[in-house]
Amino acid sequence: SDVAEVDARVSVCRACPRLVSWRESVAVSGRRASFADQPYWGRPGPGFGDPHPRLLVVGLAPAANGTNRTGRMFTGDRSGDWIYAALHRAGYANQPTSVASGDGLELVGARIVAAVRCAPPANRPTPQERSTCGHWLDRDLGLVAPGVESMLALGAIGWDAALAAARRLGWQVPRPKPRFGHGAEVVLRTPEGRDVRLLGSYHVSQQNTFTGKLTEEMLDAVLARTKGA
Ligand code: DU
Ligand code: SF4
Repeated sequence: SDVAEVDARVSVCRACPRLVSWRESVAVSGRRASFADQPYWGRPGPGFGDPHPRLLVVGLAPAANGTNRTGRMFTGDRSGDWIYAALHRAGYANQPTSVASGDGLELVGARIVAAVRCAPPANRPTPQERSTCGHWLDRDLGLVAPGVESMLALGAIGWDAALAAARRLGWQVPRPKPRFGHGAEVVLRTPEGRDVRLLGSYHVSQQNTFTGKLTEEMLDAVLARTKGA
């Protein structure tokens, strides 16, 4: 099994009835007017990027008109503009923009997944949906574990998902549970005894980037720490 197989399997997951219904209804009848003539993916978002990454980025969930439209993580929405530009500045992406599959974007040394793979209404997955989808993160984290050096959680939901997956895989996670914050950092230890650094950043959603709660400098500073030091 490899990440391509997990990507293929997650793409057809239907485990969460509320999210299956939402992702499909947006795709069929809820398309944003400016995308009305486009086909929508309308399915879970598979992981994207380097199959053997040093960095695993864990986002929240697909946007209804972003990943749920394009089928690629953080692709075709404003959050994606932010994260891919930052990954490009940090040397993990070959270009700063992510428009649609086929646009030439490649990540080197980084892979992006999300805590929840289906677009949720109001961007808010339920605790049960987060728990159900966590099993896909387990698969991804298990597959990248041999080489991964750091994880970047975007937002508290990504942070909690990363910690929960690490625990389920038998990694050493400090107790009490490390608290999320922008710039938060905790070292996790794999069963093989390798240290993996988990870093937190405020999510790249518009409510943070438009308001200045998250600046490019703040994101760049956290990304720089994924490279050690
Ligand atoms: O066909 P493939 O080489 O497995 O790549 C699938 C998909 O993942 C393609 O859109 C490029 C992307 N990708 C990447 O971003 N970075 C890599 O190192 C390998 C693949
Ligand atoms: Fe499956 Fe995750 Fe989508 Fe639920 S959110 S249907 S577990 S892919």
